Amino acid sequence: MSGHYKDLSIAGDAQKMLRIAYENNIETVWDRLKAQEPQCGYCSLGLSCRNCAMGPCRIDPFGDGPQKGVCGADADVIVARNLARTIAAGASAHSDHGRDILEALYHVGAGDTDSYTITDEDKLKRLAGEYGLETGGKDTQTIARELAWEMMEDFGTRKEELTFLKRVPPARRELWKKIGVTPRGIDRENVETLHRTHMGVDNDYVNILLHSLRTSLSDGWGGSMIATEVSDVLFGTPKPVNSKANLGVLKADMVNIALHGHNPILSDVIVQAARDTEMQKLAEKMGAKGINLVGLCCTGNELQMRLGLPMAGNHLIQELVIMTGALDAMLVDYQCIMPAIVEVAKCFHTKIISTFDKAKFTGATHIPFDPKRGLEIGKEIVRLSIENFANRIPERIFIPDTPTEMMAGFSVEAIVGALGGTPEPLVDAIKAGKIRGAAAVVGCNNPKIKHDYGHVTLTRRLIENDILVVVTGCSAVANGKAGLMVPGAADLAGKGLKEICRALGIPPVLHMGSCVDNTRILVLAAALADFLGTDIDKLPLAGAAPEWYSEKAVSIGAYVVASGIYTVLGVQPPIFGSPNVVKLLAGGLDNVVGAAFAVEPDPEAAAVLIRRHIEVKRKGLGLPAAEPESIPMP
Ligand code: BF8
Ligand code: SF4
Repeated sequence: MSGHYKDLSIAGDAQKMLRIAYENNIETVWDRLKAQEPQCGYCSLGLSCRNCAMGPCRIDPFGDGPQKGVCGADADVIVARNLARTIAAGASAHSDHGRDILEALYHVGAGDTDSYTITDEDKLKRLAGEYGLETGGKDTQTIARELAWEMMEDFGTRKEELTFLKRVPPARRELWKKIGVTPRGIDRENVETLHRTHMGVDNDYVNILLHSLRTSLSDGWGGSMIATEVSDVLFGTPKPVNSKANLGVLKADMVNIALHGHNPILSDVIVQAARDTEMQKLAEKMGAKGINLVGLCCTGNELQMRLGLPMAGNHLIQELVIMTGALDAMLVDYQCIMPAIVEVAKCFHTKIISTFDKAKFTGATHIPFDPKRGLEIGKEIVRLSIENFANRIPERIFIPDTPTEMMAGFSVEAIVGALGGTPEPLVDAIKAGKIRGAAAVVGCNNPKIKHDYGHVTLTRRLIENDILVVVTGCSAVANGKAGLMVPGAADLAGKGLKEICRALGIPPVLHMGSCVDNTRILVLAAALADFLGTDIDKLPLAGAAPEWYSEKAVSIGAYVVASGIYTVLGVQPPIFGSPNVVKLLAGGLDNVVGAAFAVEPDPEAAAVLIRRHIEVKRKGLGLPAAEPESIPMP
């Protein structure tokens, strides 16, 4: 165990479990980070390249050694190419997730699965309308089939632009056209990134980075947006719901199954299977009081948003949850699942069950998932988990803490609904200065930052200063556990925000879903811009990813900035080997897309940056604004 366990996380449950890890000598992500240190300086700066077999190459950041790779690529090209590939990997992960959900919709339409149904028929029809489909006189199944087919066209076919670009404010759409970043096809932009970054293709760092923005937009306004919308069609558009979070959601006397990963097509059938009488009886026969499903990471967010399912934790909790000795099975689909969980599980009775053929884990039990036989497979998985209850070692069970209450379910539809069907009250509150603006605090945990500290500190400071916060992904879990996502947390907000939250009965921090659901934030931002007849970059909005780690987070950051929202990163991206790339991303982009990145590891200082930015934007709109410089640095 590296460092004192209390220094690694602000979360009480995590601290208690880290102590168990320490006492039992169980390796965790923090130990492995320590073992990697010092991490490679060239890679941290983005200055190493292994894109071809003339290399690997590296550029000397101090100017004494080589300034060019074997092919002649300089620091700018190497850094830009590396960043481009990172964005493409993240965008591909989100978009492939979107395609998997889309295939489930297609199967529903084709009538070859009875594991899923259309839950939100209105949304299905609305989407069909957006895709230009005639729905009159057609049954739901036909519409589902036709819509799925049309959406698949957004992935591969040659188009001028993605269909959801119709949702983008006209000025922004024009701007993207002008600078050549309009995303044409989801697969196309990602494949083109791999092509451009092959040796000897795109050797202009600005050109590479512009295409990276286009690739990220194919995620935000493409693959991820399809994932969100189709998930709503299949599983329901979220509405405000009460839930609970932290490791206290595990129950000592029940079969505990954690659903970990991202794709709700698996977790939805597990929920159905766990409710089955046959499964309930089996659990009782094994001596359990029932089956307790809990979420982890974004699959957990999907379930919490729609069903209020309890949330066990975020990214850095995935190893610790096994150490409770009370977890009978962890079902994983894909993304953000550390291979390390298999090793930790060997020290306990927990069964790790992998489910997607594209995401296997050596040492785990693999049960291949097929949406056509979803429920049948779901039952097989649940049965296996229940049977594992018998292998528990009672004296090793330790469930820390009692769960914290939290609210979830704030889809755009739910937010606009809470406002009485129009964004007007929110806009009025912003105009009056009761709410200064809004910030999205999103993204991961990263052991380089004290677990949850970045998210919770930044969020607290923002709400204290009357900035409404929306959260997704692991940030939502962090803030939920910290007690900031109940209506009562309005007491922690500034006077104006408190008043609005009280009037609407909402928390000052709104859970908008999983990471693909960052697209809900785009839709909300576009709705506000349209309402005001302006572009997104003119609004008093900001984004932040205080503890990001994943390639998906880089794609999200890029599409948020390209959509016109200033974004602060808490972890330094590997670009600092090229002052030109840094200058472009942290400044020059502002002149191109009206937004740029900042990097600020200290969440107190990040809050100041965001507050100042919001005042600048208020001023630009002619709203009562404070002088940005009057907001002191911490
Ligand atoms: O998609 S926030 S650690 S779980 S990447 Fe992963 Fe990051 Fe969590 Fe969800 Ni998003
Ligand atoms: Fe080196 Fe150029 Fe090959 Fe990269 S592409 S490994 S810089 S020769």
